Amino acid sequence: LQPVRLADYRPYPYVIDTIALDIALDADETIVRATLSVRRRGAAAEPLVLDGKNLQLRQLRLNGAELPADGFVATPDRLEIMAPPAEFTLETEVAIHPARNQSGKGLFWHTNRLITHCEAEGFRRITYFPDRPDVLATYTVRLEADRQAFPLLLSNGIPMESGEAGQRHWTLWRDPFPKPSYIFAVMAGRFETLRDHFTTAEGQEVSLAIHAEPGEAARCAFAMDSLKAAFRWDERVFGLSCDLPVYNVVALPAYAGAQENKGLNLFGADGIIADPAITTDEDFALIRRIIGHEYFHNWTGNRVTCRDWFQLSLKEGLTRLRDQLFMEDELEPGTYRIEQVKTLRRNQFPEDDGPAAHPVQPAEFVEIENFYTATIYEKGAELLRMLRTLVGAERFVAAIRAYLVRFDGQAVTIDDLFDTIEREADVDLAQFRRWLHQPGRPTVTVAREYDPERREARFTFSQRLPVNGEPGQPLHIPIAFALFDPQGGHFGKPLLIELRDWSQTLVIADLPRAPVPSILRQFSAPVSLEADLSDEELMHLAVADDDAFVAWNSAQQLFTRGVRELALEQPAAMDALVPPAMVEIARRLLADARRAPGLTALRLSLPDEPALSEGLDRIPLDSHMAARNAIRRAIGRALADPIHSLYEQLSAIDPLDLSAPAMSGRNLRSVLLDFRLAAGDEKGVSACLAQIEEGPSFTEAFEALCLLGHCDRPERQAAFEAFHHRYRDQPLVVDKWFKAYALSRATGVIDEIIALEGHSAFDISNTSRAVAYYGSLFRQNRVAFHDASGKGYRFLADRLLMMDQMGRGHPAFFMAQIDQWRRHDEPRQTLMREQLQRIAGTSGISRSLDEVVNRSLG
Ligand code: DPP
Ligand code: ZN
Repeated sequence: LQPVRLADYRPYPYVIDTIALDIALDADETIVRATLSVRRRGAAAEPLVLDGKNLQLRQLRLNGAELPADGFVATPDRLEIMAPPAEFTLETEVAIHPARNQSGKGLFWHTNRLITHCEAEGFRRITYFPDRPDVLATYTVRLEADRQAFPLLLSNGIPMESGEAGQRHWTLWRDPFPKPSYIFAVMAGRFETLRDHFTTAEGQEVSLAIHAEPGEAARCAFAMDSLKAAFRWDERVFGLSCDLPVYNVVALPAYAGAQENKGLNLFGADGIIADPAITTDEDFALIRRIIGHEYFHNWTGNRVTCRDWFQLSLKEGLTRLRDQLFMEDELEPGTYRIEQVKTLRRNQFPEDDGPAAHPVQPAEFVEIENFYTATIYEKGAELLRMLRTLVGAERFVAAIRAYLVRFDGQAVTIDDLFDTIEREADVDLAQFRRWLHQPGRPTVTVAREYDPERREARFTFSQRLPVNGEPGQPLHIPIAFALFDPQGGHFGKPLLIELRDWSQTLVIADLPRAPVPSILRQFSAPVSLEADLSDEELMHLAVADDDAFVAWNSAQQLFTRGVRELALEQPAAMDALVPPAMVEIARRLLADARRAPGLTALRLSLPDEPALSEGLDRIPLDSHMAARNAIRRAIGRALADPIHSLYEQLSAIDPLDLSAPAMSGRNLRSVLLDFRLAAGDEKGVSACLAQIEEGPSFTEAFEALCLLGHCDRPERQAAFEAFHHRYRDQPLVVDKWFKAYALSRATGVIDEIIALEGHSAFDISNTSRAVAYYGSLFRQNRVAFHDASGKGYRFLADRLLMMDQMGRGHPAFFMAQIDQWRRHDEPRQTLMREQLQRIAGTSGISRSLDEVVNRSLG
């Protein structure tokens, strides 16, 4: 497989100032006429090479004249013009076939609509064009289609004119901003629209529209509110306003994903449609976040874009950070930060520890679609957050603004952003830049000593970083740090330590007692932390630290320690050997629960894989799961009374209250219910069944279904059936139902999960349902996927091959667990390897599948 290399980047030898598209839409055959105004950039008479994919060329003219046969080479996948003049107009006419296009890229037919998906390389399936992000052109788009079938015709920018011609009608769109082809979009079909408007800080009116399935417009109100909240936030925090007078958003049923196309964002319906009767708290938050994310791209990605796909994190890491900061302001900042860390540990740390490890700025790739990874998004965001910590929030914002001014309308590199931050914030990032190029994650170790005579504490911070077995080079790591008096309160002020060497020692004087260190506050760097705190110290921090992250992380560390210790015992003996600290920490947290219900819910949730195995070469899956269950059981039994009474107290929350405290309370209630089920308490099971039936909120009903789904109880099947029956007319809930089922950890449930594919409600071409079902099993189910029979692995391989044959695989997405095969025990290792080898040995697989499978086999 021939990779693309960053080192091979060359600027495109031509400038395309404008492109005019005239698209006669039709599901069977769409005709695309393109007029490009082209200028040669350099002196050399290089041919003009345009990308294509499955295009049928019907007409070709240069400056109005046909070209001689030796003046061009055209294939469905490429158009080359030999020795063109220095400045010219190129006209092409191609035919494409949306209804036959199964790839989910380019222009395709979806639920009676014609829609596009161009990122990263889909535009070449629509017309011949240099389909690379550094070619920015101004687009004018005329759409024409049957009036009945496609009453709404949308593209980027501003609608200029429209008209009718017999059965057909047309709309002309103009986007005033030069843009790369990957954010081009077209939507045509029947929608119901929710409209609103926004006045920017500069006094410009923006008309807002969300187009959804007929009957669903009222359920777009929360998304609309979120869009306006995002507009306001970006004005307030970054001083950035919407730059278009029209902003369109589309909610598409049976679709997974979100697109940031200029002025025309497209979402799967699950990213827009919200209604307390069918939407969980988690989904409300997700909708707000992704609406924000795609809008924030308008500046970070669209106005200033990436020079090439090696710079993907320039737009994704930065925009991810912006959506995180937005949500921290919308919700509770401390607990939202913990959610981000959980995501990073669950998705990015394993990536770093496995065969898919790659730097935030990769040096090569085979297929860019395999690189929309947790490393690009989540770790990319962490790098920028560290810079924000190092230079301060104000200077960080000023630097981002300077970057946007300086590079407006350009396609640039991560280095351009870093250069700007260096200059604007007056910092030297030479060492920090290593974060961009080294894969893997440093482990930071903290060793300490206290000298009571000198009343002095010494802390030695060390880092180690294995990169492909090599030690790598030391990174510049910001470590936020504070000291607690074990008798209560802080010693001194919190500090920011900049660890730059392999090892650094910090001496703190004037301490009457040995302090308890609070390390990596707010998770100030994406590292693994090793500090030899005692159980008692961890308990102290878990309860008393005013930094939410350290409080949560201390509880997690204590629980992880307990699980790992207990995992060394025989399963039958585990119940009797649960370390007393497990129940003790839960007792203390429960006593404190009312003060911070959201944080308590997070602190009381036992760590799961892959957090339990962070830093371990081997994942002792069965013993970890058994030990984790034994601890849940022990807590549920020992603390049955306080758990029950807190659970009851929390039942009074108004189900329509979407404030952070209300959502936190519901979340805590589910965590408590989980302990009750673990304890095997019959009243807990009844409470769970009642919660599925009565909520009182949809969140509580759905969470209870998920929890019951893990239990080996006869009630499980009936509850699942009843739930499906109740919500069978709500496609978004049916998706979630598949998800709850596919996440089940009940004993031997793999057969049931696989059989679910035959359910009448399943349809593989419904991408949101397929992602909910397969994604939950293959990516997230730590138990059923790893069923000792190997059936989960075989099912994954079968489906990867099947989706690949259909031409619509996103294989990298489903590899998260199987990529870890080398860390599992036998026979799992062998069973997983065999399936990977089976795929690798299948002839005719796509480059994309080939890349991920061979990378996994190593
Ligand atoms: N639309 C996707 C995102 O915003 C890919 N760019 O992350
Ligand atoms: Zn994005």
